[in-house]
Amino acid sequence: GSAGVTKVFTPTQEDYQKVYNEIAARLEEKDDYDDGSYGPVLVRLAWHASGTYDKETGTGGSNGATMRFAPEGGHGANAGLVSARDFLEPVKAKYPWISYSDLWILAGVCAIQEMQGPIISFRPGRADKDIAACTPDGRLPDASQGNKHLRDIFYRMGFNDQEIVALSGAHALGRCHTTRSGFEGPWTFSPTVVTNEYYKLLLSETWQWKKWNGPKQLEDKKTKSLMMLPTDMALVSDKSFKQYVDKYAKDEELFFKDFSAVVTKLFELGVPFAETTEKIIFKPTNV
Ligand code: DDH
Repeated sequence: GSAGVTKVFTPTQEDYQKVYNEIAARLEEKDDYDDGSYGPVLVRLAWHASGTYDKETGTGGSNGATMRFAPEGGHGANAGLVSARDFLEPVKAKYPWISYSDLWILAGVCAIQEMQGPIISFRPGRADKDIAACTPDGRLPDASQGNKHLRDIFYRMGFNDQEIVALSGAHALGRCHTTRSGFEGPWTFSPTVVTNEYYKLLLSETWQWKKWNGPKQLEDKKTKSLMMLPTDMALVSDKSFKQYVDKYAKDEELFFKDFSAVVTKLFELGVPFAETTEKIIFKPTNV
């Protein structure tokens, strides 16, 4: 009955790879969602967990997983992300030693790699915070706005113009849902594969306003099956942004390299890693 020694489980890189493999297996197995994969919505969960970061105050970011709580989970920008969080619950139950904050980011890394994207290095060490750490609404971008808004939002996180354009290439993935954001449709014809198609289509297609009752969005004139948000079009109407759209449309390898670097930066915003924390490179299951 004396004060005993509590055994603390210290996960190894192999333990994190097990979590990765579990998520990859669930992605493979649960293919009856959207375009056949939970991958895109997992990427969006990791991005919205991270993109609340404010470099001036050091608040927000992926350390905390405060989207679990109603104030932040209920922000308009986070509509629909409950499906990504629910997808990960059985993984958390099987590996309870991992924090939600690390799990959501690890899942984003896994989804990108399993959807044939670049290798994204991962560092563990995020700790879950309580409801008081929820960020105020309005920190994530509003798709109905333009270049000034994009700079306001992403400069606040500490990104530059090149990084804004590289991050936006994530819209090669997934789709908009009228039930979530009000917008409708995918950006590319291959929404479950990481490619530079987003940039190529931005430049090659004629984009016209969609005639409908929903929020203002664009459609490709040719097939009317693809979409762009007003914020996506700002990347070609703004000269400083467009030079990078041109580069990434021409060179997928360059896009992969820059996307990997900028996603790692996004996922680590505001995370106080221990100095001894080593980068983990997960082995994809599909190569
Ligand atoms: Fe995004 N995004 N995003 N996005 N995003 C939506 C879907 C997805 C904006 C608005 C929307 C990034 C940047 C921006 C993904 C990843 C990333 C939807 C549709 C809207 C609206 C949601 C829905 O209806 O379900 C805006 C605005 C910006 C911006 O201003 C730059 C970034 C940086 C990323 C990233 O991952 C690095 C992904 C993936 C999706 C698809 C989700 C899904 O369910 O499919």
